[in-house]
Amino acid sequence: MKVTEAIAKALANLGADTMFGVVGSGNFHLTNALIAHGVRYVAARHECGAASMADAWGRLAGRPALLTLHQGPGLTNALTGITEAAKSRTPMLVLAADVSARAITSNFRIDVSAIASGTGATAARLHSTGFAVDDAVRAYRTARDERRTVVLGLPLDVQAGECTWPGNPEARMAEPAPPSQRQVADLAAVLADASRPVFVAGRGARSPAARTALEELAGRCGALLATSAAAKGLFRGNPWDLDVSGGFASPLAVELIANADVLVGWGCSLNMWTTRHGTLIGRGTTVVQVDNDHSAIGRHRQVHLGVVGDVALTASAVAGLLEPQPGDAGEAYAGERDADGPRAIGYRSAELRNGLAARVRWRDVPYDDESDSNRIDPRTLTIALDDLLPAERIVAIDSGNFMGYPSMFLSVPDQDGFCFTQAYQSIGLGLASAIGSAIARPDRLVVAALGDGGALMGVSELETAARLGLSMVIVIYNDEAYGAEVHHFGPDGYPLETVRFPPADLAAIARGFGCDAVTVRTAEDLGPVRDWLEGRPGRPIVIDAKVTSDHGAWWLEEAFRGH
Ligand SMILES: Cc1ncc(C[n+]2csc(CCOP(=O)(O)OP(=O)(O)O)c2C)c(N)n1
Ligand SMILES: [Mg+2]
Repeated sequence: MKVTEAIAKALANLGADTMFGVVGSGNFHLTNALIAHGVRYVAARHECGAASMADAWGRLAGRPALLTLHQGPGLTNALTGITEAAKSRTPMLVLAADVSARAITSNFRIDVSAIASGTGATAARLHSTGFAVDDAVRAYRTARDERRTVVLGLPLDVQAGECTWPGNPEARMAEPAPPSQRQVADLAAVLADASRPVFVAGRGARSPAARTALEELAGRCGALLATSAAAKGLFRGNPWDLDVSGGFASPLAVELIANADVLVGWGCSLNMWTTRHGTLIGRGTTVVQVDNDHSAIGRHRQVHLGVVGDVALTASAVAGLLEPQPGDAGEAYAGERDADGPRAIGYRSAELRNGLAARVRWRDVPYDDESDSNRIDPRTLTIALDDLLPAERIVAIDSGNFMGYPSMFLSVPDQDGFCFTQAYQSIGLGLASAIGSAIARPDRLVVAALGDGGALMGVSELETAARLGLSMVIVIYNDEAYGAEVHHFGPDGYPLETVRFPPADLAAIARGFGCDAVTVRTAEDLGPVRDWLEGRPGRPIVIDAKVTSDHGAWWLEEAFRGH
């Protein structure tokens, strides 16, 4: 059989069912063979868009999407999206056509392996017709079981060859790794002694099983619950949820996290964003990190105790060594009383529970509304959208000064409600991330939150969103500038002509792509969005929001410290 046919059959048998891409001569036959094997193909308009769609899809599905690319420029166009996926450990298999070994003078010749490795992706290759299926299966397994972005180079001569079908590939996934008994006991001892424990769950804890296990354990030791931005939403609905730890944390969450005596990162790198450059970790705080990847422990900061193991398995094992508490979830306080009131467990008290309910959300923190009749304060806009949009949503965020507003003021229903493609801090990926999210979760309303700069950089995928008939909301925080740069350099008096732009009618541009659109200067202008939400007409709506931008978002300063 043809090598393309054999590879397609093997990948489909392993469970691949969705691919994104742009088709040229180098990936035409393989893409068609995959379609013939039932794999859904989504055509993007730019390879970087295709890569970000595949990245978002993989984050939500928890298994690899395929990204199918033409040789040479097909791969180089996709590189920013591939780099984001690689840095985020998104499971993804890039099918990258490449020139034949003998085509040494081809225009399309580039060093695929070196480029792939240079981005942090794993480089793989079809080596020969006889072993092509083995090469492809190994690449898929690496992507799926090790959560890696794998770039599989597909030389044209090998693709065009013939092979014999080697038999069905093994579809079974790698088992999650259990922790050692000794490390479990050490962590249980730390938590048993803790009086103000805080859990910070990250990307490696983004599953219902991990949530259940962490909530059970947190109840036994009285821990408060926070997440990194990548896992935002994991503990939604839990009365002890502090939401995101780091630059997006509300003042109350900051205070509580900084006062922890024990802080445990669960599948969380505890990087400079999550810890605000370490300032959220108190001097005397005992820091523990639990991760299934040995190399992640202590990578960003020193820890007192490292536990190697799957988050859900480790949390359950540790919980087994601690006594259950009456009212683990904070519900039974009324029944348990000390002399001076309901009994506290660890960090949890009735008073704190009330404080969290009243003040932990950003939208409950008072602010001065800077809107005028011509421009809307981004906080006011985002709170109005939070009220308007259905709770069952996925918020996908681009990069820029604006990005804190949707991240902090839009609530999300669970760990699958926030698609944060920010590991590479690129602008222009947000719209495509939103499209990939919408394809992964057609049951949810997807909200893309973009700046005007990022929106115009990725604008070609508006055609994709309209062509696919996606009912999604695309809100553009339009300050007619690269606001992040304006607010970074403006205060020091530098010239800003390079980072400011004349007004653009983004609503008209969106209509040209076949989207609905509305220009918003005040909260009242959102009326058409309400009507659109009732009808969900099978096309996107773009909100061109003319926002105030007299000064930078307060968290931006923090972000620039990371440069
Ligand atoms: C691909 C890429 N190019 C340039 C940058 C540098 N950069 C960071 S934020 C930003 C401005 C983004 O403008 P916009 O999308 O309008 O958002 P705003 O900052 O105005 O809210 C730029 C150019 C980047 N992060 N990524
Ligand atoms: Mg802008």
